[in-house]
Amino acid sequence: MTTYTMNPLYTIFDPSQSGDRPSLAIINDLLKGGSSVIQLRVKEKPAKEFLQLAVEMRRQTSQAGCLLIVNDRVDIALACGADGVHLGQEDLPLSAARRIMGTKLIGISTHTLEQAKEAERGGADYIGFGPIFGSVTKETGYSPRGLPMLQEIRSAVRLPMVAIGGITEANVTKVWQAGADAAAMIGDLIAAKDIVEKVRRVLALTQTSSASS
Ligand code: TZP
Ligand code: MG
Repeated sequence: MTTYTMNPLYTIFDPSQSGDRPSLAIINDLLKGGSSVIQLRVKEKPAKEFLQLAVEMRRQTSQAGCLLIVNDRVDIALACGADGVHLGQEDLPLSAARRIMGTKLIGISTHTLEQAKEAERGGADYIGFGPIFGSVTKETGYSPRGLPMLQEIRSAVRLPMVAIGGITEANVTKVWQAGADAAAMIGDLIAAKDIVEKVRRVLALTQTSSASS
């Protein structure tokens, strides 16, 4: 397990959301805006293409000093030299992933208090928790968990916590104030006309947020 100090913005890049814009140009913009952790989330590509994108992203993120986390796939995370993997409740179990990943980062998606506690007991490096608000990017099968539940998880679990689901520039401050170490964003970042400026604005909110809390 690695001690992981989390950046307040956990950027997720999903190429199925990027429209006509080339993936590497978007990654470049995310990095230029100041993203220091990016998760690659690929649901609809063969492993070969997933790996190719992961390798290219590894090159870009390494140059920028940004962490790279691969969603779902331990094999692709290791093959591209990522810093870690992010696993859902239906993916490879944490204990098995730990045997394969060694000291690299493992994040676990959780949707209930019990799942969050279990991830902590099992030695995850961080948890994702959500969906906090309604998300159009993913049909999670869970109703929005809301900010009070986020606060409840915060008081029960010490692991770094990434809130996810429907988080936007307009509501992200509330998520940090409810105790999330980081806010994961997909749709609101990728929909921005100017992604560089969008990331910069969201990161600038962390200053306001800590000043007022
Ligand atoms: N897990 C829970 S909600 C979600 C995932 C992967 C999607 C988050 O995307 P968005 O666009 O930030 O709501
Ligand atoms: Mg998954």
